[in-house]
Amino acid sequence: MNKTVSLIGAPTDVGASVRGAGMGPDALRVAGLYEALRSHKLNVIDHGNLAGPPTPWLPPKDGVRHLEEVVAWNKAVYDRVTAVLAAGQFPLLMGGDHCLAIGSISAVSRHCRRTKKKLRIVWFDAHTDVNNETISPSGNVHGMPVSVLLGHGPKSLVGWSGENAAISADEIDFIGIRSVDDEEKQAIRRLGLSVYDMRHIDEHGMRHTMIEALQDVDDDTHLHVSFDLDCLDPADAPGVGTSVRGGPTYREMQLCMEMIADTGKLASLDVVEINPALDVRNRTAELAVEFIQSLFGASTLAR
Ligand code: HAR
Ligand code: MN
Ligand code: MN
Ligand code: MN
Repeated sequence: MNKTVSLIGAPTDVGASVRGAGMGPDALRVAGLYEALRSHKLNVIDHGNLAGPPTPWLPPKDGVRHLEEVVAWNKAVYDRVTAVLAAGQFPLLMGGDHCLAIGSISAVSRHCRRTKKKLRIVWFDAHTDVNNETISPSGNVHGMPVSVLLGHGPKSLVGWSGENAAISADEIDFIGIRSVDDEEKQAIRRLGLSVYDMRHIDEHGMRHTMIEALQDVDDDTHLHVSFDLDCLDPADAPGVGTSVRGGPTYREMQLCMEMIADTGKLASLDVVEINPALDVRNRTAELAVEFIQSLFGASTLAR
């Protein structure tokens, strides 16, 4: 039986620093995500968009912006991802900003515990997103999801997986990092996170980096990819809210996707931070669709 991919739209910029990521799901639809996956002989269900509150655009309170609205959106994501996994389908979250990984990965973590799978996460990003309400310079929750998932964050966002920490530090690897706040650097060291920054990729190459990141993926692994499009070089992906120059090239990113596809263990995916208001003719969403196809096994010589 063919795999069924469930597309889940979460049209919000509730955790972001600038407006626009809420248009991400439709940008991916316009770029042909549904048709592209169908052409790879996958069953695809587009569940449409989840509903949630508008972004109030207020300053932080107790170190966090829009906490109540962030909780509401993530609750909707958590519930839908949980249902899709329970139905034996592949959840593909179309963000929306990266705060939504809290709901998505909390659901994946609970599912892994229930099904006795080993969870591995690859986090593609220019940023490590390991701030929390006490150290974040901005209060924007899209800079905090990893910290929340590790059990350090606002009470109303922590513990959704059934454990205080949805993930442990050794279950996540970061690829493409080049922007880390001062106190995030301390947190990374304290927690012992595996951060493959751009210098590592420059020195060792993307192939070696991905071999390291995927080395303990085995038959019992549920592999989750959290793909923040600002990981890419902004020359290729201009449609993101917080771009940082000096990212991986198109080919380097394709290699990542192909190596992940080769594991055969990819079981859930977040595609986040596409900001159509800042994009050039939907280029960033089109790029995302190309990468997603590669994640599902499209490659130059694949039949
Ligand atoms: N580190 C900064 C902050 O926490 C910027 C974070 C930007 N995050 C994203 N997601 N776009 O990776 O405010
Ligand atoms: Mn991010
Ligand atoms: Mn980012
Ligand atoms: Mn190395």
